[in-house]
Amino acid sequence: MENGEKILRLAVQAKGRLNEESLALLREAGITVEESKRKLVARCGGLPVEVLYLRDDDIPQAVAMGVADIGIVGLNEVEEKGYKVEVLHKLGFGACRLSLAVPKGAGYDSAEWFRGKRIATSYPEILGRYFERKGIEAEIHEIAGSVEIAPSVGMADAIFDIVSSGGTLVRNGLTEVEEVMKSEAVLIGKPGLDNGKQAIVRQLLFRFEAVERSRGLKYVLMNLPQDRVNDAVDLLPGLKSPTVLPLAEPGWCSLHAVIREADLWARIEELKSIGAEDILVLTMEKMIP
Ligand code: PRT
Ligand code: ZN
Repeated sequence: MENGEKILRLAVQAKGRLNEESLALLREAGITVEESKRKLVARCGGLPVEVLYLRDDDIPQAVAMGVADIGIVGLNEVEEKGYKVEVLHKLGFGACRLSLAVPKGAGYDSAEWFRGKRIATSYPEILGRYFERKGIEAEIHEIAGSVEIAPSVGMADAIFDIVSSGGTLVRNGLTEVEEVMKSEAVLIGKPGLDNGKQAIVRQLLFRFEAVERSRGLKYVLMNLPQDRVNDAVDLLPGLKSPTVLPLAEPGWCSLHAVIREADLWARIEELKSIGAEDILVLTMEKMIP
């Protein structure tokens, strides 16, 4: 800390599935993380923040203890570890679900099937709470990795694990039967941060939201006959009304609009059909209200 300035310490997964997207989000939010040769703590530019690299399993505890002030981690880890941390924001990446899966042809009918069965998982707390809610008694076997092979080697009757595409289950002859929770990367914080640190968290969230708002959006510019402006406005619902600027050429204008990427080609074809020309599609950097 220099000149008594507050530095907010942010825990990020050191390596693994969430590392890259966490750092990309920081970059997009204007926070440059010093390229350290995998030092534990990296200084940042752009905001008074430093990054602490940890294993994802350790991030909830580090934040609860104040070793880090905030952290980026899967909601699954937060729920499993049960430390007292606040979920400040859902970050929209690292999406997955935690599901129960049984061997194909196991004759699964309902969650009652699990009564008295052995289930292998790395998430015993989340699974235990699920069975408790359902009033089902089952044997939960905690194993650290390669949960999906447990049934085929006779270590378990079923598994409870993270699923995203489902490919791993299929490759191991398993069928997903119950989804217990959805997860994604979240920003967590230690409750009761001092005012200085809370102010930095607010700045960070403001920037994250600006980045999120621009995701999946394109900025589109085109030339349009002046008398078709109303048709164009009808074609572009939902987002703020388009901007219309005059052109030097009489009877023509320049129309600027924000379009969702998913609708882009359909909208462009419609805009062309009402006379739009010279259509420029630009990537949206940030959308700040
Ligand atoms: O070393 P460290 O302890 O930090 O990392 P880790 O190995 O414990 O975790 P890591 O990097 O694998 O995952 C970090 C976080 O990413 C998880 O806690 C989840 O929040 C999230 N996440 C998102 C996933 C997946 N998707 C995912 N698919 N974590 C794991 N998987 C596994 C899944 O269990 C399966 O074995 O990836 C495999 C492929 O999944 P399918 O369904 O696409 O085949
Ligand atoms: Zn881990």
